[in-house]
Amino acid sequence: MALRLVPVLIVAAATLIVPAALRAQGAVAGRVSITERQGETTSDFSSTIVYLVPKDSARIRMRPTSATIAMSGRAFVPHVRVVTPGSRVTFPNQDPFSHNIFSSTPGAQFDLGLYPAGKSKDAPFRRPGAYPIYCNIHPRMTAFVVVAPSQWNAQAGNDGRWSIPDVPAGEYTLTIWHERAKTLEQPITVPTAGLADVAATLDARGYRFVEHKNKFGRDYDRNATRY
Ligand SMILES: [Cu+2]
Repeated sequence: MALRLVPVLIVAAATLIVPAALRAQGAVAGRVSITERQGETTSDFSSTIVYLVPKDSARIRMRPTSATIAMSGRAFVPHVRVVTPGSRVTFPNQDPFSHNIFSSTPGAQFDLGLYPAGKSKDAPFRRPGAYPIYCNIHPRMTAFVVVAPSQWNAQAGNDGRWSIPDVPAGEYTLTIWHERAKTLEQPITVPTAGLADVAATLDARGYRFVEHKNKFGRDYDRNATRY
């Protein structure tokens, strides 16, 4: 009889544990604001990336994803994408002329070469970081791929609001990235119900635009370039 009791007890314990674990996940949501230099206003909230890294790194379970950044109207659309390590980002050329996408940043160096309208190529992003992406033909084309070190990541909307679903309760570091601001990092405690209104302000007052080099590490030839 004692032997037959054991499996019954295990089933009872599992039944109790599973619903409790499911309940302990809520959304973490908030809104970012950006302090600008006098006379400037923020128009690019949707280029903000937010992610949560748990104190207990054993809880990080990242799967590679895929994302797309199109070349359209001599611009990268959208300007910023967030992925997890090991993901590939596809760059379809929707313009009626050629582009040459490259990244010179260690950790994600690639050169997709010149390719024409209607063609698409992709590139891998293996390590966490923020990687500027450029076109070797058009110096004003810039994009960023942010590789978040956790599955709990999100991109803000045009109004600066963001939401990360299914975040288990616990201790995290909240990171908020924007290309023009100093990256914000702060500890945050997530309760079982999640958090509805995390307010954070980035500081973009120190931002200075710096012209980047072409894929050969040299200045763009302004006379030869179509803007
Ligand atoms: Cu281009």
